[in-house]
Amino acid sequence: MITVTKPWLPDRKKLDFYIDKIYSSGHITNDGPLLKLLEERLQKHLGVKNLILVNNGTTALQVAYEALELKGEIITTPFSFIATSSSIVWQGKKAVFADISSDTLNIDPHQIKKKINKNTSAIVPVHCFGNPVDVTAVKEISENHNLKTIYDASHAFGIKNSDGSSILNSGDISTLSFHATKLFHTIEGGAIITSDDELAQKIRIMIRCGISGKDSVQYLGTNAKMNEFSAAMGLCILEDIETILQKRKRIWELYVEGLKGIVTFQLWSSCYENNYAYVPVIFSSNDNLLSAEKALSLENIFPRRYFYPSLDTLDFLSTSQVCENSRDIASRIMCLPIYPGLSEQNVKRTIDIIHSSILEERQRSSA
Ligand code: T4K
Repeated sequence: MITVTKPWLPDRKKLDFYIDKIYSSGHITNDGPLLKLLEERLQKHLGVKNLILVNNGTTALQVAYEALELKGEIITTPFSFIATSSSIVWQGKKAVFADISSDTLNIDPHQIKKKINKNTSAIVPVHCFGNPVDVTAVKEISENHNLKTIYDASHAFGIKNSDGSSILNSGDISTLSFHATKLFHTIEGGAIITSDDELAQKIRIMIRCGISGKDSVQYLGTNAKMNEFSAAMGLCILEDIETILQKRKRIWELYVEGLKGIVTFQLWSSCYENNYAYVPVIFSSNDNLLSAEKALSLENIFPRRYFYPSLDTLDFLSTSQVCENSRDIASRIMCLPIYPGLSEQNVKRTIDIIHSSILEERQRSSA
C-alpha cells in the first residue's frame, strides 16, 4: 500500500545508543539530557535563538497564545489542518478567517486588513505546505495595528531565505509540529521558537504547569513537555536529515516533471528553497480530483485531501464566514505520496494513473 507518507525510521543501532543512555540514567522525562541536546542541535541546525521542545504542534500553538496573553479575535487562514483554528477556539478565543491567495495557498495580507477590528489581538498565518507567507506584509500590518503574530510553521522545517536566514525567526513566535508524518519527527512532538529571551523563559515555565524552581507556581500553565524517548528519535532523525531531503527532492522533481500541464502546483515564494514536505497538486475540478483519487485507490495508492474541508465551513469554528478561494482550492487539491522509501517506479505509476484518469474524465464530460 502506498500512503501519502511513511515516517522515517532511523537505524536501530543508532536509536539503541540513545535508548541505552535513557535506561542507564533512568531519566525518562522532565527536562532530560537528550531533550536539552536536541534543543541545542535544532537551534543550531535551524538557525534560531530559542527553541523550546513540546509534546506536539497543537499544544505549541495553545501555549503560544497564552504566553502572549491573547484575547478576543485572532485572524487566521481557513486553509490548514484543523489544529490551527481549533487551538484558537479551544483556548476560548474567536477564530476569524481571512481568505487565501489561490496560487500561494497562504493567507492573503489584503484580506487580513479587512478583518481587523478593535477586538483583534493577533494574526496566525500558516506557511502552507512549507511555502513562506509574505512575512514583510504581515509585519507591516501587525506593527500598524499593534497585533501579535504567531506563525504556524508546522510544515516549514528548515526553510531558509536565499540569504540563509530562517523563516522561523519571523513574528513573535513560530511553532513547529514534529508529528510522525512530518519531514522531521519525534514520533509526537513540536517546538516553540522565539527570539525574545524573556518570552522563552516564560514559555519554559508555562509548559511545566507553570512551575518555576521546585515549589513555586509562577504562571497558569499546562503540561506540554517532551519526553526523552521522543528526543532520542529526534536526535537520530536529525543526523539523517540531509539524506531524507535528497530522497524527497528527487521524488518531488519527478512529480513536477511528470504532471506539468496536467495539474497546477503551488506558487512557491521565490526567495526560499522548498523542503519537499508535501506534493500538493490542484486539479481543474472536483470531478477530476475524485476520479484521480478513485483510480489511484484501485491501485492501492492513497493520496490525502490536505486540506478538506475548508475550515470556514465548520460550524463550531466559524459563524457565517465565507472564504471563497479556500473553499474552491479545498475542493480541488490533494497531496501525493512522498517519502524516502517510495520508489521512482511507483512515482511514475502514480503520475500515469493521474494522466489516464484526467483523460477519461475529459472524454466523459465531452461525450
Ligand atoms: N498546524 C498544522 C498546519 C499542521 O499541519 C498540524 C498537523 C498541526 C498544526 C498540529 O500538529 P500536531 O499536534 O499534529 O503535532 C496528520 C498529522 O496527524 C498531523 O500532525 C498533520 N498536521 C496533518 C497534516 O496530518 P493525518 O490525519 O493525515 O494522519 P494519518 O494517521 O492519516 O497519517 C497519514 C498517513 O501516514 C497514513 O495513511 C499512513 C502514514 N502513517 C501515519 C502514521 C501516524 C504511517 O505509515 N505510520 C504512522 O505512524 O494527520
